[in-house]
Amino acid sequence: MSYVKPKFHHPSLKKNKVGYVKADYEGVISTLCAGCGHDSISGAIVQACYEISLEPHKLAKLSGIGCSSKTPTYFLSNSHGFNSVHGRMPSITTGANMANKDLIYLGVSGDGDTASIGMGQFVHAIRRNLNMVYIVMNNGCYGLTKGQDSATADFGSISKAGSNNPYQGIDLCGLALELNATFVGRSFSGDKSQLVPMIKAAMAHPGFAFIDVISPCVTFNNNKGSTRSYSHVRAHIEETSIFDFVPHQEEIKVDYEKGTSTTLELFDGSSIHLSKLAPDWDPTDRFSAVNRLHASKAKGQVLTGLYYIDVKSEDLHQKINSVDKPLNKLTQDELCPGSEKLNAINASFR
Ligand SMILES: Cc1ncc(C[n+]2csc(CCOP(=O)(O)OP(=O)(O)O)c2C)c(N)n1
Ligand code: SF4
Ligand SMILES: [Mg+2]
Repeated sequence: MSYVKPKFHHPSLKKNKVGYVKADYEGVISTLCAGCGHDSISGAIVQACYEISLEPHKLAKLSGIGCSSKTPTYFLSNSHGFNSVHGRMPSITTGANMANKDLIYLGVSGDGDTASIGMGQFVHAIRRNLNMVYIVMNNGCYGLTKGQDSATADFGSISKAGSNNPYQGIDLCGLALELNATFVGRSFSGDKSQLVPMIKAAMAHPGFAFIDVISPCVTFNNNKGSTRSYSHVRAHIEETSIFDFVPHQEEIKVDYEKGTSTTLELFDGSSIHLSKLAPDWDPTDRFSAVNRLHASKAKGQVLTGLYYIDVKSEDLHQKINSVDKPLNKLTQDELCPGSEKLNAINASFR
């Protein structure tokens, strides 16, 4: 059941460049448990879209099945949406993106949805460098089906029922790096100052932008001994950088001290400013990111921040050299150029 929010806005609320207030990017009232990390991530998505002055009809939100996959109902009510089948969000997004490359694609998934039933789809979307933002709301459990351990649950993490997880957890960022994903970051649902600019940067990235967000499940995985609880993550968090994203239309106002900062220019002229906290880490060097991730893990830390970005990323449409015009806008004449042209093409093969 969905509860609709009142539409009234105070006239003095600040509008963005396209004339919308923040509430225009919200969805219906959430039915998730109070305190669920997923709701904070929805809030960060709303904030990011408001700040980049996104026109809501230019975005499509897609999801699989799970508490996490329910969240697109709770943000961006005025955007396109498709709630698909468990683990199948990447293939639905691939089809939509192939038909209309003019939209921003925002895929939302859970750790169960991605790391188990949807694993095959996840790795191939990375391999193809599909132009999309892929967010995993990672709580280390199957929240919707009553909290069973998921494949991302850390080894030894204790479930609410008291059992120790005997299996090694799958690190989705480590896997994405291994598969040459062109944008990989990790954040925490409780850290909006890092998550909002990361989502904005991911939306500007022309390729597969993966963000793994540690998102505690307050009902089934927030107990003592769980490595996904709010208290555990807060006590063990380690940041690669302080993060800021500047769209290319805006004047750059941030000036970091020399030697501690990096500015990455993106294809469209926007830039990412990173004030480095981790000395041996370079976000454009995949090996350095992998090493940092392993070093943090060995210390029992949760490394957050932008791990890696390929600023020369070529997305799937560029790889397959598709036509400039979105396929869903091609006319009958363009799709069927007539027998004369066809004969000429056939003759060219003889
Ligand atoms: C084909 C199929 N298999 C199993 C299920 C049952 N099921 C629903 S949600 C879910 C897991 C959800 O976990 P996750 O993706 O981590 O989302 P969360 O609820 O934790 O946010 C499962 C196994 C299903 N809906 N469809
Ligand atoms: S069961 Fe867990 S994941 Fe699902 S809404 Fe409740 S707190 Fe969130
Ligand atoms: Mg989950």
